[in-house]
Amino acid sequence: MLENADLSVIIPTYNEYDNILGLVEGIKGKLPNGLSTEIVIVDDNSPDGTGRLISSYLENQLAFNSLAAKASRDNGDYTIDDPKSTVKLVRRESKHGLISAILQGIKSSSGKYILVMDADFSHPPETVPLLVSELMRDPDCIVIASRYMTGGSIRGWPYRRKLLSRLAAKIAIHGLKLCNVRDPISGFFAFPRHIIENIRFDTYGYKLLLEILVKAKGVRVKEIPYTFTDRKAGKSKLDNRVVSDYVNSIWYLYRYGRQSKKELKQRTEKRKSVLFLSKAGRFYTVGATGLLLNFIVSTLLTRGAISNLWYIEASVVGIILSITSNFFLNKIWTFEDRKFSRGTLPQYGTFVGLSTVGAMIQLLLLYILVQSGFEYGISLLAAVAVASISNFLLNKKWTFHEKIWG
Ligand SMILES: Nc1nc2c(ncn2[C@@H]2O[C@H](COP(=O)(O)OP(=O)(O)OP(=O)(O)O)[C@@H](O)[C@H]2O)c(=O)[nH]1
Ligand SMILES: [Mg+2]
Repeated sequence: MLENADLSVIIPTYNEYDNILGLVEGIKGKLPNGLSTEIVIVDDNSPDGTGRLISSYLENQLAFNSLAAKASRDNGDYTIDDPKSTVKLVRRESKHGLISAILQGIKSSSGKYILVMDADFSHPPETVPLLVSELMRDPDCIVIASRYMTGGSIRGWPYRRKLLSRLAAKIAIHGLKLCNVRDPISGFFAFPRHIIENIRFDTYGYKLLLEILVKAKGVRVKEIPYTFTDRKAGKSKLDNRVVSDYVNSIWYLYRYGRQSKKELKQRTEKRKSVLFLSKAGRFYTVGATGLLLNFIVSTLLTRGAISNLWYIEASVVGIILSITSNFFLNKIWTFEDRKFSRGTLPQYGTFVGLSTVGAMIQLLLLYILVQSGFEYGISLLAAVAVASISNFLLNKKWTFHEKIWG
């Protein structure tokens, strides 16, 4: 057994006595050079003795390898070729279904890349190297062997079964919005292990690929054509439950998709409110530093510390300086707009204009409230609150060109 293989080929078997060894040898002959590969067979205690057959095959292999090693030692040559491909058998007590067998195989394997295929020669070993080399070209995507693209086909199925399978693929494509995939119900595909690391698998009925496509969001998909051939040996494990299992899986995945869209929307909304509040907080902090600057400059200019200006002149200088520093701090820190160009001057003009509008709103509201009989302190507080909020919103929208919410 390889400690860490590059590629793990997962093959579930149930009553595949007549197929499995031919398939293993077929795959071994086609595996790409330069990749260490393990073939992991998951057998559910097949009554036809598939598991026992593989066990004795593995024992023979072991005996053959040690004989070869002994022969090479006897020849004085102690270097034995490091086996670049191994076969492993995972035995389970009883039949637990196809998907759980594949998942068990993946769990028991070590490959960085995983390839899943059936044991009944419906998935030709000749297509394995094509899938692998496509995956090596883009190691972050899922590569699907597809029956439903130009060059792909199905051999040996009656017309009715072809039609049903085509219909099932169409339902998945449209129902689960898998518009970039032509054969989402293929059982023959390869992918890097990391894309399923955070997936919790729930469909134990039908196709594993469907669940990966729905849950591994945004994963890139590539398809290569192949000819699916109906099994020649052994019996199909399909039964009447397959249709209801399929409908259940599609319904579950459809609901899953809608649920995660809703969660995403909620998360985005939450993020927007956090963003809005943090920007408002920064805007008011900047406003407070402006007030402080205004106060310090006006005081220094009137008390003779720097000059002895008339208090109105000193206050005008204080206002200009504080508005300017407010503008730059808001630009750089609050709204993170760090572009400085010829457009910055008109932007500054808009900021001054809107801050003046804010001041007007404050004066007007103060006047209305006081005239309506409210106490001056309360009126001032209300007017300042309304003016500063409108100041923030107006500048957010018109000076820094952001959406009001977010
Ligand atoms: N370990 C295990 N393997 C299974 C089980 N059911 C099916 N398989 C294997 O999964 C693969 C696909 O099963 P098939 O019976 O070929 O199903 P199918 O390809 O959808 O249909 P047919 O080709 O018409 O038989 C084969 O390699 C089976 O041996 C199971 O419950 N446990
Ligand atoms: Mg089959």
